[in-house]
Amino acid sequence: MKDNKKIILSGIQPSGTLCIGNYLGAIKNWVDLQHDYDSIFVVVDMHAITLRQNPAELRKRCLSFAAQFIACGIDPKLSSIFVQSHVSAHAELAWVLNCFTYMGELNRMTQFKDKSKKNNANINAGLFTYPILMASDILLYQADLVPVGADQKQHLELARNIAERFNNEYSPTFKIPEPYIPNRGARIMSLQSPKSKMSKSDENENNFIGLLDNEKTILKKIKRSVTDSGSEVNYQNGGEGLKNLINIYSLFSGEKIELIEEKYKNQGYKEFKDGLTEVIIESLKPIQKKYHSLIDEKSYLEKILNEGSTNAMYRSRKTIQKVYRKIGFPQFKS
Ligand code: ATP
Ligand code: LTN
Repeated sequence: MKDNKKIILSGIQPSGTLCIGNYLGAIKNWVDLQHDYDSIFVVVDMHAITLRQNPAELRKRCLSFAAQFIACGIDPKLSSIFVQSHVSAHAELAWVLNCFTYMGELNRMTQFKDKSKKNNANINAGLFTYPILMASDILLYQADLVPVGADQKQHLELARNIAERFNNEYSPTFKIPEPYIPNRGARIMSLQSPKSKMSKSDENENNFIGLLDNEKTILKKIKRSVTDSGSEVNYQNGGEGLKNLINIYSLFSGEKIELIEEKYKNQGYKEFKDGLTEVIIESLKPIQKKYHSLIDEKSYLEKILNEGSTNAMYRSRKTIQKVYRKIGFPQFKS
């Protein structure tokens, strides 16, 4: 623990294309919280292989996601960033916690149900036990707070239950983590199917806005986004599509919803969408600029990730040793 600060930990799978859902639901809050917490952010590549990944692309995406974290405002001087597979303790703790989790608990996980519906041809055991690996990510570092979007609430609840079970059976070993789910932005919806959440691995790219999308693409995607049959920019009377767009506008611009309604009072959806496009483009511009200046600095990025994993290895070892001792694995002095 740095200067007795509380610990936050969060992770993102290097699958698909980082999108504004990930930014508004998670990364934006990491950026704010890193000043007050000892912060750890993980590119969780071991999670990503629960679905088949192209090896060359996965390797590239791990570096690109780390660069995007930094471009969004994660400061490597304040926060640790690393790649999950570089720290073997994640897999080690996951095995132990596998033996402390019931099939019935995993059977209730809605993300497993959703993902197995979408990937009928590859419903592997990793997809099923994945929440245990996530619990290990969190419990290894004794995290106090886990900033995530609303879709991760159930996984976090499981992590808390596993930790409590282990603590009760032995003695206090793991900190019981709290979720940090923002009041607004926790569930950004898909642009064309606003009943589902926006997802960075959506096959239909028109459903999400990538953090690195160019102006033309953002313009096109917002133009095609679903609103209502009405024409009034009113949050209360709007359907899911319009509500979602107004929310995105408000979160990026920092303007209150009433102010946005007032601004577009006598105008239609076209003017509102033009304004929204502008707000998104302007908000993503500095992130994209920083990203493009970073992504070719491979040795700089690797240095940050190496420092991150060295720190993580040291910290995670302490928890693993404690766990191994408590469950009865022999430990010899070398
Ligand atoms: P994939 O589609 O590849 O499964 P994803 O978009 O759901 O991915 P994750 O890597 O699973 O992204 O999640 C990274 C973080 O972003 C998590 O904290 C998650 O809760 C958050 N998040 C993902 N989608 C949204 C969304 N639509 N709105 C708000 N937060 C989100
Ligand atoms: N399961 C999460 C990603 C994730 C995570 C974590 C989030 C893996 N490990 C630890 C917070 C803490 C997801 O699919 N969004």
